[in-house]
Amino acid sequence: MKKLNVGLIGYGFMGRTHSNAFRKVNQFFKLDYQPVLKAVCARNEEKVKAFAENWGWESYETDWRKLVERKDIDLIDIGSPNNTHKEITLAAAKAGKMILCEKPLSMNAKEGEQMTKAVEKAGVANMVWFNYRRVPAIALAKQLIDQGRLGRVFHYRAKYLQDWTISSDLPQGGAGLWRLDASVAGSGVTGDLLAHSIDTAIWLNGHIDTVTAMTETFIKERKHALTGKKQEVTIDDACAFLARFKNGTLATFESTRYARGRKNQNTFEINGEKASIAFDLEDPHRLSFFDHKDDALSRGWRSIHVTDFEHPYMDKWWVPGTTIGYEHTFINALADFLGGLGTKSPARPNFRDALDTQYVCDAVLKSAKTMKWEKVGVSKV
Ligand code: SOE
Repeated sequence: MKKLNVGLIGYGFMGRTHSNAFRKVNQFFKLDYQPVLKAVCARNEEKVKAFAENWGWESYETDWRKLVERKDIDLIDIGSPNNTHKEITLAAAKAGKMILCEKPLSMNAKEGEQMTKAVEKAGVANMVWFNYRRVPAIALAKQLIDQGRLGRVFHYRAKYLQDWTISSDLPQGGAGLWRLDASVAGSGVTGDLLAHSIDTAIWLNGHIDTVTAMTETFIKERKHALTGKKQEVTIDDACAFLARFKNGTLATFESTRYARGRKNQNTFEINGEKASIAFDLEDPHRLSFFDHKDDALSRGWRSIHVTDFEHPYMDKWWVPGTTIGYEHTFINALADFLGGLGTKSPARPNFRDALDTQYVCDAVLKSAKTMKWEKVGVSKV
């Protein structure tokens, strides 16, 4: 096995999911590459040292530029807040490092274009951690669609619901709460949650052409955790949009952090001429499937328990009937990335794919302002 020295930037929620994936991937997947947890980087020395010890990182840095310059690092993994993605990518690509980046790719499409250009010019392997593509049930949906089981697709319906920002006492900004600060996150639920739904939708059903959207910020002011002062909230707390896919499918997307009782519900339903498919992350190992060609008497929605060896990724885990969970989506994604290195089919979504999602997010946010249908951008880089 070839060693691949990894430098991780960021030790929050995503730093943990990625560290776990780097540690476990070779235990479950037969791969030519073995990640070595070389160094983790974050600004707070005490905390990054403790993180390194806990997860088995060999060393730590407190300045990401130093990490990027290190000769003993092959791959930079960006797990830090969204407003850092561009600068790190540009430096890492220039240094010839492979790059993994947490979603969303960037603060906006303009940044995403620069990043995509940089990694492609440098010719470095790259992938964005849209982990839900690696939920076995969602990967199974992709297989069924690619087999033509749905026929012409009429409708695509997606929801991504949470409830953790309902309290008006919750501050914005700082560790853990930077997702509420638009200057760090770029946007609210559009970039953070709908980006997942959009990535899945484009993967399953192709390019999105036009959108019309509405957004709302329910709590207008929050204390900023870093300044202690009340500041205007400029993220979108909720967003709903209509879309037309290039293939003619009509779609609805909805996301909010104000759906009391919904912690992380990510759903979609696709209605085709021959069959329909539905998925709900609250029941992650099941895929609902309705096939109109089944005999009329017994026809109905079936709930496929996606745990058999024949199902995507499941031959790598336990035995049929047993399940995997959230953390495994990151391990599966990393396995795909490592498995694709040096081959003609590197893992996706790469930066260019994630840029397509970014164009949809930008068009959605623009439409919410103009109150008009907006055309989704297409990359010219
Ligand atoms: C936000 O709460 C969040 O952690 C997102 O940032 C993740 O991408 C999503 O998978 C779970 O929710």
